[in-house]
Amino acid sequence: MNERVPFPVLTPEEAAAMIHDGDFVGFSGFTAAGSAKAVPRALASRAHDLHQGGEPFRVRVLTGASTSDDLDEALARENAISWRAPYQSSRTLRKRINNQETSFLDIHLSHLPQMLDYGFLGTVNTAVVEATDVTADGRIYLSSSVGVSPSILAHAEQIIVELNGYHSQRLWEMHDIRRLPRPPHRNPIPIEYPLSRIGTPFCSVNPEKIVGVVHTDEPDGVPSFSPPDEISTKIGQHIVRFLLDEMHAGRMPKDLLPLQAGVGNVSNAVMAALGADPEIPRFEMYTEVIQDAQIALMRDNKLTGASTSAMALSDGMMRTVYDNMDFFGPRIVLRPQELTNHPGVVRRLGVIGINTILEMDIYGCANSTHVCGTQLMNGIGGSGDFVRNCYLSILQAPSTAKDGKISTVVPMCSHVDHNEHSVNVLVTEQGLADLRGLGPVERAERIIEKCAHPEYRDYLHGYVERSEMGHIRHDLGHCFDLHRAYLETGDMRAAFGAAV
Ligand code: 0RQ
Repeated sequence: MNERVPFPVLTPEEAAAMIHDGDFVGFSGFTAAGSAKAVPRALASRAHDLHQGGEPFRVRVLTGASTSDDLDEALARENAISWRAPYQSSRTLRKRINNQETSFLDIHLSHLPQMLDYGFLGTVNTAVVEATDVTADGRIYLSSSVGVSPSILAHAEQIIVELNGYHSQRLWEMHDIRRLPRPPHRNPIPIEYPLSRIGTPFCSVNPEKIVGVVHTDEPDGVPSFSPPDEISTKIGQHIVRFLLDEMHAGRMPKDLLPLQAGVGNVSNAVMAALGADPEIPRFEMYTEVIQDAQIALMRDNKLTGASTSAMALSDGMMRTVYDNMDFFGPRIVLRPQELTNHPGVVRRLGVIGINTILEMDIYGCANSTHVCGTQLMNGIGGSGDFVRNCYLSILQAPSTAKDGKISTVVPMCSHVDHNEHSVNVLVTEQGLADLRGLGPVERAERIIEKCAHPEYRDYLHGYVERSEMGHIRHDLGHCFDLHRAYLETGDMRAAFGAAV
């Protein structure tokens, strides 16, 4: 890092004072990885003081995806976010969004840079990005994620850089930054393999826009994962068996196809199950986030390389990567989200996407975002970019939630993010339903038998039998009875007179 940076050095409070009520602020961050830290914390404290004095202070916040507690959680606690896009996972912000205190735009992550470029989201007043270095001629070397930062930097009126000394100075070796031109001047994107590199290791900005640098020295604060539980392990095992069968049937190359995996405990467990099976060959990933499990697989030479937008790693795992950059540097490519999630590239590479959902319906539609159709959980994130464009789209969930009070297999999804035209395979700990080639009623039979919890199967079969005849059988008077029972009694089983 430059000891004497060629820009004014600011305290976090001085930087926060450059942001005004009503401003549109783009922060770096794609999960907690590479999230801006000190400036949003100082901004939350400023909002607190201003609110105490009876003055308004709320900003519009854009990031690549979710962030850390220093950003969404801290600002939401002070009710300092008026508008937010494109994804979040903060408890407090979620409440504010569901109370209509904060407006939330839930969009596919790959679409975000283009929306910003065309001005649909307004003018970005300030960019606050975490970096490992910044040069006098305006090269900004990002830290542990890329996300939408290159686009935010290109559009912002002023730029504040958080120079975080915690990260490895060699992170640039992983970065591959390129922004896409506007259509119709988009040539094919020359990513032919997950590890193809097509850009530069830095973002270029007009240095006159850099108003200051804030020094920090702190890890991303990604929590470590609990060991996989029984349910996640079973889901992982079903997926491993299925992938092996596909390979043996010649529907997949002997070295698999590049994998994409969502975030969370279930996803981490699935990756661990892939690693544990000796029959699964060495493979690559074309994904948007890598977690601890992927680093462990890389260390064991099972995962040979990964293209991603973020390294969301616990502190210990991040240390492993930084201490072994000769090994990990050439195996990981960090790119903007419009490339990691690009539909054309995902389709070209034949990615196998594995994502987690809240509920699935008996015909293969899936809900990733809204509990009972109204309460936002996190957002669609990048799942839709992959589900629609993958060679093979696998969606997973435990068969029940909240101790069996919720069935994740329902007659009709209360909100649809992924529809039956895109979804290929559904998995729960009960089993795996391969839906390829099946018509709606066959699909219903398979999903109920393979995925639903036994307690709910009779009810679901009965629903199909009682429903209106048609290409898809539904009973519009009763398709949400399970959801209604949950809202009214706290237990879906009340719909068929059990438990409660
Ligand atoms: O609630 O936390 O109160 O216990 O939902 O569920 O099973 O712990 O699973 O953490 O993997 O999250 C879909 C939300 C799953 C996530 C979702 C309750 C359950 C629990 C969490 P508690 P689990 P996960 C990559 C791709 C969309 C974005 C995406 C997600 C909580 O995976 O946001 O895929 N996906 N992005 O009890 C009511 C149901 C429920 C339910 C589960 N049917 N009804 N509550 N829960 N099913 C990432 C990026 O794009 C950056």
